[in-house]
Amino acid sequence: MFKKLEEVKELKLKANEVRQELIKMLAEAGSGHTAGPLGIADILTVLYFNVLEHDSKNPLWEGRDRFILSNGHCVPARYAVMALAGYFPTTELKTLRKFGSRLQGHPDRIVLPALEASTGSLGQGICMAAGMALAAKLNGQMHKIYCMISDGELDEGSTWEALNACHRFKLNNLIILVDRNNIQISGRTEEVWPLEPMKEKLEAFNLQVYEVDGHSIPGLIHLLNRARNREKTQVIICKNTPGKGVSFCQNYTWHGKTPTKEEAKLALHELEEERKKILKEN
Ligand SMILES: Cc1ncc(C[n+]2csc(CCOP(=O)(O)OP(=O)(O)O)c2C)c(N)n1
Ligand SMILES: [Mg+2]
Repeated sequence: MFKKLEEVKELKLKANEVRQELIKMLAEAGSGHTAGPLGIADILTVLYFNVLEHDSKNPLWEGRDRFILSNGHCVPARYAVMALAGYFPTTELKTLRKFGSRLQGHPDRIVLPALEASTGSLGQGICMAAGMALAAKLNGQMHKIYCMISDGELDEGSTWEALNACHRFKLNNLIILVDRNNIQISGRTEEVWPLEPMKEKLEAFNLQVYEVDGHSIPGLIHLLNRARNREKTQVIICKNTPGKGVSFCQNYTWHGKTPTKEEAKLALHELEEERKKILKEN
């Protein structure tokens, strides 16, 4: 837990660094997803630097919390955070999507076990997370399972099957974070496949649901930590802006495209300006 302003500022700077690394690696790769990863950078920063029990030097430590990224296409954000957290050198980020790299376009647990699960086939990661939560309970283990799902994944029947299992098996060790960025591959979610009223639907599955600004570092710290010891499965709907931090990446057309070298320069300039602003904050 935190509470000090200095810690919040440090995390804001860290999330800014994550976004800068993201832009550089995506431009270098020349293919991949931009809007989603930029949008979840604050959440993943708070997770890895404030919430998760983990050890980058001993990634498979038995007592670690598990984090499953069900929306696997957003993994570049996770790679950037993991590099900054010491799992591997930041220079490795340049290998994103290259043959032989551990940093594949979607998480590959075979080559990078710290990813916990190979995901990218939407609607599957949450099923694995529910299974891991059940296994931990059966084994009497105390670690928590955090799982991020996207709003697009709420179009999938398998997601709702997993959510339905949470109450049945009393998975109070499972914390679900919804990347509610209002976009999916081909448009705005409410135009493609309406999801509202999302909170009420999730509550009807007997889950405890909260909403938070997905870019509020203090809000995320509070809710993500508080979720650890509750009676029911916790769902935190994180209201995110896709492409957050880069003014021209904030709509669905940036779901699966990367900045050109020129666009990357502009993006890095914007992020650098934001960094200077954060530095001046009290
Ligand atoms: C089972 C499955 N169906 C289709 C896809 C192709 N696909 C990849 S991302 C995506 C959009 C999903 O929406 P969301 O995760 O909300 O996208 P974002 O907010 O990151 O743009 C789709 C349909 C997939 N990866 N898996
Ligand atoms: Mg989405």
